[in-house]
This record gives sequence, structure tokens and C-alpha cells, in this order.
Amino acid sequence: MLSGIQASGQPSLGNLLGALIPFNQYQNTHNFYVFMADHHAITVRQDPKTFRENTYALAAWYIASGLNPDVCTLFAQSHVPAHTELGWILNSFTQMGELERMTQFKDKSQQHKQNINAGLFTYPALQAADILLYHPHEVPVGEDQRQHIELTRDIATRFNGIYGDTFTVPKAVIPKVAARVKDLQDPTKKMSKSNDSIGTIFLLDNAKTIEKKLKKAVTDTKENVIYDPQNQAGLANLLEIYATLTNTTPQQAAEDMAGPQYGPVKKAVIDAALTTIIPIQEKYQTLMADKAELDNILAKGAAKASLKANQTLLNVKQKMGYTGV
Ligand code: ATP
Ligand code: LTN
Repeated sequence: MLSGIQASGQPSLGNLLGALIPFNQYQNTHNFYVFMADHHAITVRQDPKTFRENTYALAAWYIASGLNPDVCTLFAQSHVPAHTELGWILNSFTQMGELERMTQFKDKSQQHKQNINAGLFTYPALQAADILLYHPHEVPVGEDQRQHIELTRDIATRFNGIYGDTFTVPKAVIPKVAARVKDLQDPTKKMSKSNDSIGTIFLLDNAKTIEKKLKKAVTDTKENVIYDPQNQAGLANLLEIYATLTNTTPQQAAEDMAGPQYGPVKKAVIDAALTTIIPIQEKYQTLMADKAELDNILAKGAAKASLKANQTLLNVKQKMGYTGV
């Protein structure tokens, strides 16, 4: 298995429930490669100091929320140059029309109208390289990434069709409940770490802020606790968050909290969120206080990842007829 997260800002509760927590289980059952996608983050302009800090921070969040770098392979994308090299090669196996259809590109170019750069456009070819270098069978991601994994499959199949069996064609694994944690202020949108509003809970928010944001979460006036994502989207989102944090189902949670008031639901979500997030924050602070140790961990991860990645890249270049390989 393999997955990555962009080092583009402070992670949110959406990242925790949709990615970080599910990752913990995978490291015990699979050979799991996980990385910080720092090259992907620069497709949106980054301040150097913040960018550096965010990359370390993401490594620390991975570990604080349960990844063990001695068990999985944890590394920074830019520490393994094979990613950009294969990314360049795969650009030539990706069609403009395919890239134009990508929702993330359409969304991000709307958000950053003054900087619609070529990196933002060819982002999925680099993502395909990230994946295909390691031959994973499964790529755990949130719902929003499904389209990129589909494109990766198409690129792999196309390449294999031309040069013979080279890449494993992977499939996306989407968590069942928290695939798409919604914005607390607008449950039609996903909770996003690059949206600096009270609708997003950041993992660094203090207890008071988390409580305030959840209390202010938009619900409805039906005053009836049932799990109905179509008609009571805000409440359904709270029930999903609660269910994921406490290992139950949103239907079960709705039954347990059935009644005419939403106050107790919010209270339960706040308790569950704090119980999970506060200990993770404490571990995060300890890890961030020792960057030399983080450097150590990442250097080991990159060395391990490079072994596999360089082997795949060599095979690709040999098949294509490059010299020097
Ligand atoms: P950005 O706001 O910069 O687009 P993001 O918050 O969407 O970032 P990503 O770096 O794109 O975060 O995603 C990291 C991982 O977390 C991906 O697997 C993604 O699908 C998952 N993820 C992100 N947001 C959510 C969410 N609201 N619910 C569930 N999973 C999420
Ligand atoms: N595009 C992804 C981050 C990402 C990724 C990957 C995820 C980059 N490379 C490879 C899975 C596999 C995102 O925005 N969440």
C-alpha cells in the first residue's frame, strides 16, 4: 500500500479521520509506503519558512497519530529524486484532455486565478509516478482523490500496453465512513485544510477552539436526531465524525442519541474529538521540538524508499531505450 499527503498547511480533522487514522491499521497488515508530498505543495505559492515547517509538521503528525517509522516506510517525496524523474517521463503518457478533466485542477485554478501554473496542471502525472514507483496494489485516499487514482490506472495500463508489463495497476481504497468529512459551516463542501474558516477544525486548534467550532456547526431546524445525509447534511456530518472517532456507525450513533435536541450530539462529538486530538497534539509537540531526530527518521525512510523506487525507474528507462542504464 502507498499514500501521501500534501505538505501544504496544517492538517485538519478531515485529514485525521480520512487519512491519518486509517493509515495506522494499514502499517500492520501491509508493506506501507507513506510520504509528505512536498513537490505537490509548491504548485501553490509557498513561503519558504512555512513550507519547511509544514513538511516537518506533517511528518510529526503522521507519527503522533500512530505511524511507526520502524514499521512503515515514511519519507519526504523530494528526498527520493526518482519521483520527479518518473513524473517527467509519465507527462508524456498523459493526455492534455485527461488533465483538463481533473476536478482538483479545476478547483485549484479557480482558487488561485493569478497562478494557474503548469505544475498545477501536470500534478496528476507526478502523483502517478509517486504511486507506480512502489508497485502498490492499493492506495488509501479520501473520496476527492479517486479521480487521480483512476488516471494513474489509465497511465499504468497505457505504459504497460506499449512496453510490456512494467507497473502494477493499483486501486483506490476509500474509508467507508469518513471518506468526506464536511465543512462545519457548509456541509455541501469538504472540510479542507486550505480553507481558513471556522468550518475547519485544525489539528493544532486548542481545546477551546475545537469546542467553539463544533458548537457553531450548522445543523437544521428539524430537531430530530436521525442519520439522513440527504436532508440533514450538517447533523449527518457530526454523526459521521462521532462514529469514526468512537468506532461505531453513524446509524448506531443516531439511535443512541435519538431525541429532539442536537445539543447532546454536539457535546458527544466535542468529547470524542478532544479525547482523540489532545494526546496526539502532545506527541506532536514533543516530535517538533527535536528536528534533528525527525531528520534522522526521514533520512532512513528515504534510503528505504529509494531502493524500491530506483529499481522501478531503472526498469522503466531500460524498457524505453534510454542510454546509461
Ligand atoms: P487542500 O485543502 O490543500 O486541498 P486537503 O485538506 O484536501 O488539502 P490533502 O492533502 O489534499 O488535504 O489530502 C490528504 C488526505 O486527506 C487525502 O487522502 C484526502 O483525501 C484526505 N482528506 C482531505 N480532506 C478530507 C476530508 N474532508 N474528509 C476525508 N478525507 C480527507
Ligand atoms: N494529491 C494528493 C496527495 C498525493 C498522493 C500521492 C496521494 C500526492 N501523491 C500519491 C496518494 C498517492 C492529495 O492532494 N491528497
